[in-house]
Amino acid sequence: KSSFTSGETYTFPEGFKIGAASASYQIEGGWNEDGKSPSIWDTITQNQVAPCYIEDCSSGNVAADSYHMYEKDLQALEDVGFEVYRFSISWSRIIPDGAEVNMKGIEYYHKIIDGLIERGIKPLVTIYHWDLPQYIQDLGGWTNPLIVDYFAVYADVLFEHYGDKVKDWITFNEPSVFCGEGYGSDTKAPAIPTPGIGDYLCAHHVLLSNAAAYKLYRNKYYNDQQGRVGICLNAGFSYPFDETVDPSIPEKAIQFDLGKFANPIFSKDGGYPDVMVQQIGSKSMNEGRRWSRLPEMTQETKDYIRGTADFLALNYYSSGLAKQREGEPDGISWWADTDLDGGQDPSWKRAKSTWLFRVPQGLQDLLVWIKDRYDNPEVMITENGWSDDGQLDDDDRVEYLQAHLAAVIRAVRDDQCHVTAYTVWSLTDNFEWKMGYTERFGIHYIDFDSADKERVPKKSAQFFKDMIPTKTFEYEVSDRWG
Ligand code: PNW
Repeated sequence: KSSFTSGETYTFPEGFKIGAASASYQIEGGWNEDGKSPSIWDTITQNQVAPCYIEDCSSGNVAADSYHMYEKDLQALEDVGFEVYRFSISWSRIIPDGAEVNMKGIEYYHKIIDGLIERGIKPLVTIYHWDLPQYIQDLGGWTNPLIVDYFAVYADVLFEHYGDKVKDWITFNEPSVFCGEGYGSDTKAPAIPTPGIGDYLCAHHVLLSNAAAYKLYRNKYYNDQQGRVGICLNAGFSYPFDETVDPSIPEKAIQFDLGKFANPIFSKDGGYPDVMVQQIGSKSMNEGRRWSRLPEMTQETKDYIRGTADFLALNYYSSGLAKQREGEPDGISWWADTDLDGGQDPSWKRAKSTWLFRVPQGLQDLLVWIKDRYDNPEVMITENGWSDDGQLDDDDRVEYLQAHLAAVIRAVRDDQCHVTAYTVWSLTDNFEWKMGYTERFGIHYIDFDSADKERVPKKSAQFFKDMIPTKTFEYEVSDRWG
């Protein structure tokens, strides 16, 4: 019986799967081994001069060294008793120069997948988690329409080699983050800020690439492999600042955020949300442009993209408040296009990450929103987590995770949302992008200065270990935010 807190008893529904998540660049290291070519994250981390691009001037050159120590990850997963492992594949290990397939790279992921299956752990594979091969970036990366063909070829190679073992695929991790921060600002690689233009081009080509990979799987592999292909989107819920705020305002905030990618794929009519098309269209005209900064979707394109996901993989960390913006924005950007102001409730507890506030009720409300707007699609929560300094007694993380798991159970039990899995971010401490190793999300601690990179379970790992056999835990909701 678990010793973690007391309160109401929460039980997961029959068949609900619990696991952990990671991403190639954040854990693997081995950045130039066995034929791998550089990705945009190798480029950006290895060309730093003080003051560095990364908070602690670090890189993922070694990281958790999972390229050599993947057995330790498998062992950690087994020790906790996880049922599913979400990890990503490094494109530049598989097709290092845009031509030949690199069999050394193919072999590496076979070892992980086989290790999981031997242990009865289901692989859930992310095809793209932000580490674009540099040679494709040199051609314009996600702003060049050619990337759709490159992505489809890469996905084809993965389906061909792993499809008899992997049945659940995720095409993209969080396009709104890598497009918004990689092209809308400079806080993610490739750090080419072309706000309000490049980020929308990126989004458009991601949607087309996702559709191309989805249809390829359906036409070429589905009959033999019988697997599923989904896309991973991140979002928060949006609440009004106060009772004077019109209800269309938080709705618009969610449409501009989750809706940008979800509406084209999961809605009945397809296409970008109307409110985006209208606002960005009229702003573009006022700026004296001949066309909208948001790429146009013809009816044919809408039909091509609509329905190209078998499930929605949802990453949820936090929520926000919204109100109508007062005054003029400075410059052109996605955020300026929303005409909103955002913020947080002062009662929300903040993690080490500046953007991460504890709002568990937002997860339940978001799941209900998704159910209502998109006809109750299958949802897997593929990331949810809390950052701190890396302490083993991570009580705040345990509390945060329990609160969010309880919100998921309420959404399924009370609101009939179709949620089937949850993978915590993250299995281990890892390279947290711009924050380097200064913010820790792991349920296992790693001393990155050590040679052996031992995975040391934190209290949060113990919580999962106690909970998974019964799929039951106790939790007391603290206030209206969950
Ligand atoms: C995710 N936000 O990114 C990524 O998928 C992970 O690779 C990353 O390590 C993790 O969350 C923690 O940062 C996000 O601002 C980045 O809401 C930013 C946000 C959400 C997710």
